[in-house]
Amino acid sequence: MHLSREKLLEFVQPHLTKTRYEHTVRVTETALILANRFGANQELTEKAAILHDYAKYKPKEDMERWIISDRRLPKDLLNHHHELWHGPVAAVMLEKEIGLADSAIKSAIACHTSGKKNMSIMDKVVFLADYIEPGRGFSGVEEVRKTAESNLDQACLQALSNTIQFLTNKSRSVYPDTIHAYNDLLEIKNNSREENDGK
Ligand code: DGI
Ligand code: FE
Ligand code: FE
Repeated sequence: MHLSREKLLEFVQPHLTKTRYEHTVRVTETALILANRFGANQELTEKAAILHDYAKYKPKEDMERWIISDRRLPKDLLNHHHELWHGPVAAVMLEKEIGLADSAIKSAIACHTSGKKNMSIMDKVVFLADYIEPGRGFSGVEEVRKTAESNLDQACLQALSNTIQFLTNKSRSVYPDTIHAYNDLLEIKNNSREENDGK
């Protein structure tokens, strides 16, 4: 896929509402800053960010059909809120529709809502940019923005913790990948602390 930033923005725009498109532009700008700060590939990060919400407004039934028929998509998505489907579904739809082949881009798009275990730097950058872009007003987002100035893992951990609290406060289920992402980053944090303690 050899598409410029402009061409990709033109491609996604008709699939999104005006406010969602503006969110996408802000996520892309934020992701580029984070990619530069934490060492992710700029070009790939930019493409993933532009495309991340491509499937946000696909009919639920269409997304359901994709999940049932594409063997790579985890079937347990069907047991969780459909809000979680648009990332994984976008990754496979874009493969077919624009020949998106890059696995790093597909991974970042697929896990942008839930996170997952063993996220790459680029996965984390797109996930975090979606959470902290300047238009977001989640409670606790200011602290995450501050942390994101210096520590990518810690910022993702805070974002995940906030989301898990938000979901449990509302008695909503938490997708297992979100818990896996949280536990994984917590373990990384605790291990580095032990190293610093000289253990
Ligand atoms: O698509 P966006 O609105 O830009 O943001 P997103 O892709 O992060 O979607 C956020 C929504 O997903 C938000 O309303 C919370 C919801 N959600 C539902 N279940 C889960 C979840 N988010 C996570 N991280 N984990 C869940 O289990
Ligand atoms: Fe999204
Ligand atoms: Fe988004």
